[in-house]
Amino acid sequence: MENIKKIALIAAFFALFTLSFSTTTLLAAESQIKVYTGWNLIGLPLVPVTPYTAESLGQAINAQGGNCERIQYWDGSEWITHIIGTSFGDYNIEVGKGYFLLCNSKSIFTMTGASIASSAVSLHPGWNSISVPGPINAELAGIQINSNGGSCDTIIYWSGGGWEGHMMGMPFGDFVLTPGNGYFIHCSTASAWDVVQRDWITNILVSPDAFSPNGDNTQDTADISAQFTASCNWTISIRDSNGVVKRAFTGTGANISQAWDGKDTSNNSVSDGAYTYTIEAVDPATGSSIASVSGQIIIDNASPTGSITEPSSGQILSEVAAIRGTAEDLNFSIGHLYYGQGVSPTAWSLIGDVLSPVGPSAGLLVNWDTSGVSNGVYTIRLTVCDDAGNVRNIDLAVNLRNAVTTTINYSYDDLNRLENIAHDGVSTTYDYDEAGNIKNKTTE
Ligand SMILES: [Ca+2]
Ligand SMILES: [Ca+2]
Repeated sequence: MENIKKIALIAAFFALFTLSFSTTTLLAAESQIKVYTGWNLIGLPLVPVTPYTAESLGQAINAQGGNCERIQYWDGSEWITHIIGTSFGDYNIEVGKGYFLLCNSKSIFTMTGASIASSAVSLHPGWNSISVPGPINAELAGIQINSNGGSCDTIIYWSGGGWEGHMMGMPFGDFVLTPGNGYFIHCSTASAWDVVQRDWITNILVSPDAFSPNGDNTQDTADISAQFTASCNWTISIRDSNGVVKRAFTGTGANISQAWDGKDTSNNSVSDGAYTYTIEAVDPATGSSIASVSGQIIIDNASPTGSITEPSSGQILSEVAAIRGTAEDLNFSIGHLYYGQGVSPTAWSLIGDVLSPVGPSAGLLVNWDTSGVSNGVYTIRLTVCDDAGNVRNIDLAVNLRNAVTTTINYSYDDLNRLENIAHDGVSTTYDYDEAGNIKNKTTE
């Protein structure tokens, strides 16, 4: 909860904040918001078909595998918070504004809507929370604003652990504002900002952003796609962590849809690691360059690792059993614990999920409440998944032996006393005479 404290501390910093916003829209489109564990400062990259509220946006993100719990914005004097899943404190999510989203795990939210061709932002003295319809350099944004009567000096973004940003006119710290993210811009006078460029690049999408080019038909390529508002001559450069260009693609048009197979320019497979793609483009009609856009693509051919250290193979389990072990990967996505009947199950039931990596020391994976499962031999399976589509399964056979319930039912008539005992799945009926001797016994 350290981030909450940080946000509380900077709250006083935002002396005044109000914002008005209008947009014009283009075609129907799809865009993604990447959500990380902790606080995220986001903005809508598209105009949604149905406007979101804080609750409906939170539910939409969580319905796509997200695990987000609250969403809040700065209204000029305090943070307005909505707890996702509750019916109170809901508010409308506005295009062009930035929102803080608190999540317990990372996920990708794909939204559909209309892409934004231009937007008019009313900036006010103090800090303004904004999002942009297309990528634009912070310095260029400042120039656009300040050459039109504005007086803005700083644009900052939330890095996940603190604020980073650019001061206008400084030769360092410039960065690209991109759709899907939120930003704070500090101004000393009110002004209007027409966020419009002839050459927006929009709907930048890398899917998947981690892949495993090993020919197993699972996430073997990464598709880089984007759209321009005017036909451009474009280049995609893919660089390794040393900045060396490993692969480049070029083309002309209003759309990019380019697959990368994980090979370099000599058709050799590149090694596992993080690569940076940069999209640059020039509009041949004007000769002007768009703001370049960069992002990360992970290549990961290494399968996750995992182990079940407790229970041991064949161990007898009862009631709530702790399943301990490890579940690790450099690009860990999720782990699942299943159980199935026998030593070679044909069907699996989920025990629970492992949301964060466990290791290198063994730790608790899940607790398995076996009380609802009938006794016998079972196999538990740990499945560890990474972001690149690699999966590792670890199986272990165990015995369930829970105390069985015994129920006794009596019935009487004038001559007989019947007693039925159901014990460990076996039903036995005793028929007594008046003297208490067993006349008959039947077992089912
Ligand atoms: Ca693969
Ligand atoms: Ca991996």
